[in-house]
Amino acid sequence: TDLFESPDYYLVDELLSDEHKLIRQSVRDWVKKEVSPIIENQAQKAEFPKQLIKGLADIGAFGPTVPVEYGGAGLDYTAYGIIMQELERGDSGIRSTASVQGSLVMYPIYAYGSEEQKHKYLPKLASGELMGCFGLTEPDHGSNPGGMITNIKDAGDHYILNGAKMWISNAPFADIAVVWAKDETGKVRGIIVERGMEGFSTPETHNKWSLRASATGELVFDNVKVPKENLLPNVAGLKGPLGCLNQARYGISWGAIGAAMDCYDTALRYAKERVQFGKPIAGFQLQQKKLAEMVTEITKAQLLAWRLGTLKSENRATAAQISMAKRNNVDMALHIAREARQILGGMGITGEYSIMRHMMNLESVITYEGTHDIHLLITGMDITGLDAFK
Ligand code: TGC
Ligand code: FAD
Repeated sequence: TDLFESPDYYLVDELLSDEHKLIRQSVRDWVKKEVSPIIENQAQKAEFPKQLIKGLADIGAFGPTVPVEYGGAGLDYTAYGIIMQELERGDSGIRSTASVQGSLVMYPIYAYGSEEQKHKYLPKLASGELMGCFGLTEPDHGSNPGGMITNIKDAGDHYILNGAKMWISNAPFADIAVVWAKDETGKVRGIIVERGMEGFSTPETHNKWSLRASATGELVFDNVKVPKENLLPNVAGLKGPLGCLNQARYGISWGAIGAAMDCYDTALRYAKERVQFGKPIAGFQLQQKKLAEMVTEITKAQLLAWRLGTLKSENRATAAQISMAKRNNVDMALHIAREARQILGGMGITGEYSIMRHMMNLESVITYEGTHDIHLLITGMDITGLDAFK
């Protein structure tokens, strides 16, 4: 991709600090150099590019908002969003790996862990020496995680963990898993499970048509003995995992913009070059409608994400505001990917261009971290006070 930059129709850049722009440039350069050249092939082979882990850590993609004393970069949420945007310009699967590591593994250890847990795990997670995954979803409990059956039983100096998690990003290679399980009183607790613990396995999920460059798997617990010191002491109840989702959903609201920008840039360039009926197809009204609507939607999404970032850095963003941005921006990106693919005609279905890969990836992004419909119901509940889930 020659352009590899955002459309910035409303001069949103002026709302960013110099530090934000520097971070964006360094992540953008890294993605262009390290991700773009290999990602199509990795997706075709359905292999996560493990060789990128070190680079992801070096650019600060793992837990950028975590304080420096625990190995993070202590950045604000706008910076975190920008990093996610640039990673997803490359591929949603690469952004997923960073989302999981930062928002779903480092964040719960930082927010709910003991001092010992923070010092033991966070610096190694920030440097990529350890990789983590997040186990909430189960085969029979996706949108409704409160129904989970994975459970821990007190056995003296350890817990006995039983159950299974499904659809877990990074599971096949993760060194540790932050797992949500019910205790004997039915309260949801978070516990850190380590690879190698007896009875713990992580079978890989094959045959995905989406997020092919991201590894997905199950977490299976068969009477796993987990030391008591691995329990996250400072949270109980569903608000524990849902609090982590706020972090990741926020990042996704920026990430989706990156995928949309790449589709828009690609379609605009193609439309200006591709000649049919004696002129560039960009000169036909129908193609202009698509392109004009794309840049309009990207601009609206940028403003939503930027404002949400500011609120989040001030600790004022509500979970419902985050749901609105995740839902809107992912839907926007998926729609743009579909339209962009049409602008490329037959070429749009090939791996010569990134669009079809983005489009297929976004089918997962619109489903994970709360489906499109669940986020609508969260907004509905927020504005009416009435719960339409049950
Ligand atoms: P409900 O009774 O509403 O709430 C239970 C407790 O949780 C609190 N709460 C939240 N706290 C923090 N943040 C949020 N977003 C919260 N939402 C609710 C709530 O206040 C309550 O607290 P308390 O103290 O009163 O106990 O719960 P519910 O069972 O009715 O469920 C609500 C619902 C449906 C919105 C929720 O379950 C939900 O969001 N479902 C979607 C599940 C989901 O998003 N799963 C994602 C799995 S992880 C993933 O997909 C990773 S993909 C990673 C990648 O590769 O990038
Ligand atoms: P279901 O909950 O069965 O939903 C099916 C359909 O029913 C959806 O359209 C949904 O919107 C609708 N629906 C459900 N309830 C209602 C209702 N009350 N009202 C109206 N409609 C409703 N999970 C993790 O824990 N960790 C991960 O790392 C992780 N990574 C993932 C990676 C990938 C590639 C994918 C695909 C999923 C991942 N997930 C992960 C799981 C993801 O969060 C779930 O798939 C998602 O929450 C939806 O759950 P489900 O698939 O069981 O669908």
